[in-house]
Amino acid sequence: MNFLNQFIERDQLIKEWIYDAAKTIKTSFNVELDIQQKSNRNDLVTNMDKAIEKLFIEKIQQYFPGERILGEEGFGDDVQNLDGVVWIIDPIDGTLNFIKQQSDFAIMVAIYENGKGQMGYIYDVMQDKLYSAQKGSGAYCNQTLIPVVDDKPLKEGLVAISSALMSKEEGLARIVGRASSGVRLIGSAGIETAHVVSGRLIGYLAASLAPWDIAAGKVIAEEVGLVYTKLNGDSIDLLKKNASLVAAPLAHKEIISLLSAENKV
Ligand code: 2AM
Ligand code: CA
Repeated sequence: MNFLNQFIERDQLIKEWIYDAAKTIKTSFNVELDIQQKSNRNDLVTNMDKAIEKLFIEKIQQYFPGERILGEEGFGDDVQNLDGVVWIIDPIDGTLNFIKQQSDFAIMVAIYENGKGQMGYIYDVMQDKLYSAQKGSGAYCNQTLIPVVDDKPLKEGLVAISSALMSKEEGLARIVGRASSGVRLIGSAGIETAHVVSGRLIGYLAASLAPWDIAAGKVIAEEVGLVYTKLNGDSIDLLKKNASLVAAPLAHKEIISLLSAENKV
């Protein structure tokens, strides 16, 4: 596959599918959701998460037959390796926000080829902001090129953390909170990564992110010079859950050395 020849066609299609999916999601605000519990009472899935994932899978299979799909709700393929082209999809990232706030949730789509991120999309539905990137071509918010991040020291920036990290690893959250300008919690890995990409946050730490929470954001983040790794500095494994850190290079280094000095990673 030569992605360079296909970026434009794929980009147009993915954007169309994302905007269609967003319309469907917004329409659901007027209708009662069917909500089910997954691993615990804060890990929820709605009929909308499932419907949107199915919508993407149908389109991908129609336009790109043979390409495998890893989706959060499990309607795609049983992906055990990243050989060839793999789509990684989170139909609604921040499902709790979607249910309780009707804001701060995202649609995320990524394409990886032999384990390398080629295209990434995070759509902040309620802000109508589509963050996108194609490997080597920079990152965009809607039509606007996002500048490479300002590589400031950690003490000059705000850091977002996941709520799982806050509740399970509060010592770690305190360390990072003291060393930075402060800590923020939003509850959507996609939206938090988008804030790091656009410089509103200097970093985002999470205790346990699934491949679909990471895949799109990693492609976009790397295009603006951010570093996206596990919390101990190792490479992300997109077939497993990862304790993860995305941050501007200086802050990334500082956070890793702070945490290892305190034996937190
Ligand atoms: P989700 O809404 O798609 O599940 C909240 O801190 C962030 O963590 C959201 O991006 C959320 O994505 C993700 N998240 C919530 N529960 C999770 C779980 N059990 N495993 C991995 N990620 C989770
Ligand atoms: Ca989700």
